[in-house]
Amino acid sequence: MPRILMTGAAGGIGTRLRQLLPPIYPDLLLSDLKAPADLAKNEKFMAAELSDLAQVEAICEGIDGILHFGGFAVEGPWDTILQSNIIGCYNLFEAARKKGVKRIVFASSNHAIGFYPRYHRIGPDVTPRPDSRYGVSKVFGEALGALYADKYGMTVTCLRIGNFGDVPLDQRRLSIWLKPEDMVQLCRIGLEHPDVHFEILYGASFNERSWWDNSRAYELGYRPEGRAEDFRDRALAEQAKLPPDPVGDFYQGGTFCSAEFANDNAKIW
Ligand code: 15L
Repeated sequence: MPRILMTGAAGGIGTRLRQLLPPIYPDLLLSDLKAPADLAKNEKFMAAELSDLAQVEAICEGIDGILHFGGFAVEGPWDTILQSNIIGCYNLFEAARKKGVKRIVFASSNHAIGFYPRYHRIGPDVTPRPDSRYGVSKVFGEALGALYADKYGMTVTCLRIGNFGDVPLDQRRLSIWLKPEDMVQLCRIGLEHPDVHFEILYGASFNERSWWDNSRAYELGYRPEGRAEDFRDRALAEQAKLPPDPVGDFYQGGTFCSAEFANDNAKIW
């Protein structure tokens, strides 16, 4: 039975996956800065500060595979991103290497490629076009993943997650929605599939308006059950309540693109 570590266990994705993963991975170690308030007696938890290598090494002891969801999950000041997502991510890969962990699934984000326009369909192999310091940190994590796979023989899967949740929240999310159960499928590919060496897969359900070519995920057996169009009316009604955002509505990254935007040319493509 593989021993799996999940960082970011108190965050949005971690909290939901705490419900879905135990039947698949009964030997699951949870980690975050602080224990989730509702931690159950049968859940194993170890606190760790990602920017402290010794603490990260301690949580990697005896682990076979890691789901790395820890770090700062939105745009933030440089020092926050630096500590949590740059130094923290480096520490995670380095601690995993030192402790002989075989597989890592890294929570990358659509914000690694947020400055692609919505009309531009992209695969996993395009030049990154991050839309934020947060997006840059995800590109860094993907690069680290490639290095640790190629140089140290680790099996690394980077999931460029769209928007994780039970329903697509607005028009943009109709293109990038990821149902939690589909996220579990992608995690399992990263933790178990024999043909993975280094992969970048899109963390998206079956969304007819998708901007992404996720055929590699399908080749690896991904069969998403979520279909964003089933929630179309609700999502469009929510969209109608939002103010127009000429920059954000043009690019895949949405408000991450329009925040702090100071370019004369709103449509750089
Ligand atoms: C992300 O990467 C964030 O973690 C999440 O909070 C959402 O903002 C999501 O992207 C999104 O683009 O909707």
